[in-house]
Amino acid sequence: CPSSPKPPNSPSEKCGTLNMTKITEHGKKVRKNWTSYWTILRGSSLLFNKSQGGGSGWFGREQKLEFSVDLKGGSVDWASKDKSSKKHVLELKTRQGMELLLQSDNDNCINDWHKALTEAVNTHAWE
Ligand code: I3S
Repeated sequence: CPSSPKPPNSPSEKCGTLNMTKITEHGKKVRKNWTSYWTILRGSSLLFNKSQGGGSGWFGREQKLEFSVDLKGGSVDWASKDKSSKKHVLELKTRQGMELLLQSDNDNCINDWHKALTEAVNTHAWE
């Protein structure tokens, strides 16, 4: 699972590499564009970063925030087969009408993300 040790002072963070595409934005279907992101779950925010240059993990590479989503009031579940031909795909829906697919070829990795995202959505549901 491509991830790195948690940085100090951020015990609640989860991070790792995930493939992601938006499928709906503001309630409208958009064309898929699968891209690999360094993904960080921090509280109720899910951040998608594109790495700049080489290296891996927190040290040795610069991160550029591409965009983030707010998980409050959102939902996460395994995507149905008609959403993608890929294996291990999660579907994330936000309260703002965005739908994303998240994917990893590593099933342990995606199971960990499923757990962490479900927990984050449940924890922050009523804020
Ligand atoms: O759900 P779709 O439209 O079959 O998704 C596939 C397409 O987006 C395809 O790109 P084109 O826009 O060039 O047709 C992507 O390359 C595929 O990865 C998409 O399907 P999967 O099943 O990989 O999510």
